[in-house]
Amino acid sequence: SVSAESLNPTSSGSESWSPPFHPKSADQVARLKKAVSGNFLFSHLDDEHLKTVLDALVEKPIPAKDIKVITQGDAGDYFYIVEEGTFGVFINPTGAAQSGPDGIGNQVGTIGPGGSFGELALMYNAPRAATIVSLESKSTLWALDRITFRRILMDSAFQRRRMYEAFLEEVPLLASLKPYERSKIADALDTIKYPTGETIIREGDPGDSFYLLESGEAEAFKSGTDHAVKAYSRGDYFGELALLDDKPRAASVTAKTDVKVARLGRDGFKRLLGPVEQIMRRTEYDVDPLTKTPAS
Ligand code: 1OR
Repeated sequence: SVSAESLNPTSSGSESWSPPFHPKSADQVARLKKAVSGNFLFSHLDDEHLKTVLDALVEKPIPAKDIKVITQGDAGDYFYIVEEGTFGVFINPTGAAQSGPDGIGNQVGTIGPGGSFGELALMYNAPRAATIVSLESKSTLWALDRITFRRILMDSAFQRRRMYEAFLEEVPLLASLKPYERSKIADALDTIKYPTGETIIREGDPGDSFYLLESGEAEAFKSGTDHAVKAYSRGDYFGELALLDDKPRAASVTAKTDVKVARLGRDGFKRLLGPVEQIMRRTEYDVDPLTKTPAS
């Protein structure tokens, strides 16, 4: 049974807790480090927290396909990281009890190596939102218990998710995404501040980041013109062209006031913004042939 302590694992006065320690072979450590290296939830942990989490993780081999790792509606116990194999995400829209061949509902996504799942029920003390099923004959997961998850990951990585979720809801580019897809973007963002006048992007540079403007105003300039070719305010984005087409920066973007931007690296951009690629491609830079300025 679940004790009162474990229902409120982040409350103070529970100093008796010490994180689980599961010894690992050198091979396991190497595989685990590789599995978490591409996962944004781990990239913001300091060394001590990362070590605590790595020590607490338990290897969980999944020896066949069609194994249900998580069942929609169940209580949450573990958070999982995928080392090897792919997993299907199934949602039964009625949320009905999971029985019978059609019980698991429709497949809404796939999670592969480096990905993770099972955080929602642990974060919100909610029933499992989806059923997760192995799709390959052999897979490897790493499992983190809910207490360590809540104590370490939730207080660091997931604070970021909660912080950005509200902002991302206001970004027109992302309006067509499902809330959960925006949450995954939130995990991957970093905030950077630029004082008035500072250059955020320099024309001609190689591009490795995409930006969403959180506050303040910015402007785009192109060499050979003396006026701004575009103005940005809260919720606007820039820096996508170089990443979409692997080209140098097509313009410079500077801070017109003090600004705060949310930065998404190339990896996250490719992985998470695929569904809105067509929107980015069609709305921007239809250059007016007479004035050579972007039609808006
Ligand atoms: P959980 O603890 O609720 C099921 O257990 C897990 O499936 C859940 O945490 C997520 O980690 C993962 N909607 C909800 N949960 C999802 C989704 C998802 N995808 C993966 N999980 N959607 C798919 C978005 C592409 C939204 C469908 C409407």
